[in-house]
Amino acid sequence: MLDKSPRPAAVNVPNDLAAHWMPFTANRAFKKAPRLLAGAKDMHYFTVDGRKIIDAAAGMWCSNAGHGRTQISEAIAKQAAALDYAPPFQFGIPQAFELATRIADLAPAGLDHVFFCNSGSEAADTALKIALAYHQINGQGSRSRLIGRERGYHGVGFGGTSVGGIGNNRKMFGTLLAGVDHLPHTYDRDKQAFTKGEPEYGAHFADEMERLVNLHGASTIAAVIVEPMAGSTGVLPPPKGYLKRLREITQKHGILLIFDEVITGFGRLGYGFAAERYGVLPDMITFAKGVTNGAAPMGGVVVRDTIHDAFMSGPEHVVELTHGYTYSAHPLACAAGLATLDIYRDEKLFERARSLEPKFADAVMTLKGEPNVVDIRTIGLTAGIDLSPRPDLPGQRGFDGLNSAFHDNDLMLRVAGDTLALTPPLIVSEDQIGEIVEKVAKVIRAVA
Ligand code: PXG
Repeated sequence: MLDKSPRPAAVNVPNDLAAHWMPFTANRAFKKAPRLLAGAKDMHYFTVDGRKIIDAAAGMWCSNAGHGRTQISEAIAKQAAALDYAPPFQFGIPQAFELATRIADLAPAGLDHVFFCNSGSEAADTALKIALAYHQINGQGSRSRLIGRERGYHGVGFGGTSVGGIGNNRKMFGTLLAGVDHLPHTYDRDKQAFTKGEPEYGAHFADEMERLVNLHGASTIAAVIVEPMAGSTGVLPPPKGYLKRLREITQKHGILLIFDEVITGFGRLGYGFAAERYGVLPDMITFAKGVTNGAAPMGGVVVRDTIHDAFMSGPEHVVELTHGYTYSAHPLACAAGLATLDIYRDEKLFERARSLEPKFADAVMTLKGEPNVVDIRTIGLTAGIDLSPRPDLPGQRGFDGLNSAFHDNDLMLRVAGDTLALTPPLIVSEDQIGEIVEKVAKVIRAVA
């Protein structure tokens, strides 16, 4: 059938790609066979040579409402014309207060205050700093230790890198923050392979927190940060009961619990935040990505009232928290955020993700039996498909999969080592889920 959907105008491609040192990218391989994008609409990207690529990655876990949403781009344009920039320290814009209220309303009751920044990395570092500062003003300054988890990802700041648990992301950068320890990850393929949703096995991994308390002493530990579902490492849903147990242990010992919901926030697991899905009340939630549908950089931390309120003492002319960014609550990001939350609400996209979850899981599980597929995990509208690595070349099969998807199968997916990650916009139709899975099967066969 002739595809009459709109295409972007031709885009000039510079003939020299050398100057741009690309982030988290195999630069030399990219520049030999570039994957260049020119436009996007709804479920698709358009390449600079006019191909239409189905987006099974929501860009990079960002565009939950799909691409090219005019409601969002118009809100940004209007805001840029009315007020391009305002200083966020000692001044404010109404939209920042409105957006904070809207985000707090989506978060569990009791998490009612929002601190804005510009990315997930800044959100993680902000939450860790708030945790340290909170204990200090609370007279418990000895609580300075931060606990992350193996295979965790909390961005690329020094704090986030330190509590992060992906070895490759740490090993180039020296000793990082002192006083950091890690919980074990929750994945055991022998006991969990090919599970839809939360695996039955593994709640006991949370008990390792008791071991860390015994080792270091509770009075030295400030906070634990975990992703409710570990995304970047290749999609690891939490075992049933794990997060509840982690909450019980941290609470017992006066240790703050931070959920990094940069990926799981804004509908990815069928709820505003995963904290709601799991019925667990953390002390802080970090967010980014989906808050603006990816259309403007924004991140933030939703903070428990008791923590926020502890700072609100002393002389009123004094800054209560010496932290913030030039672009905290940037007007364009606030406008994008408000328009985005309207779309999520009006199109009931979180509910949509929840109702599609079983169909998505069934569809992706049909890939079991394709060559080299050693595990498939699904949760919300997200899946991780582990391919066995090529002998002595870890990550190469996955990298070849990324290229086969983009160049030969008109598909965008994410790759973590030899794991293919699917995380489509929440507007994906059942037909498009089928189309994505068919294309992934072709990719898997192409890299066999
Ligand atoms: N926390 C979590 C849980 C994340 O997933 C960050 C923090 C950092 O966010 P910023 O905005 O600073 O990048 C992230 C980012 C992937 C992938 O392919 C995932 C992320 C970033 C890039 C790639 O899975 N997550």
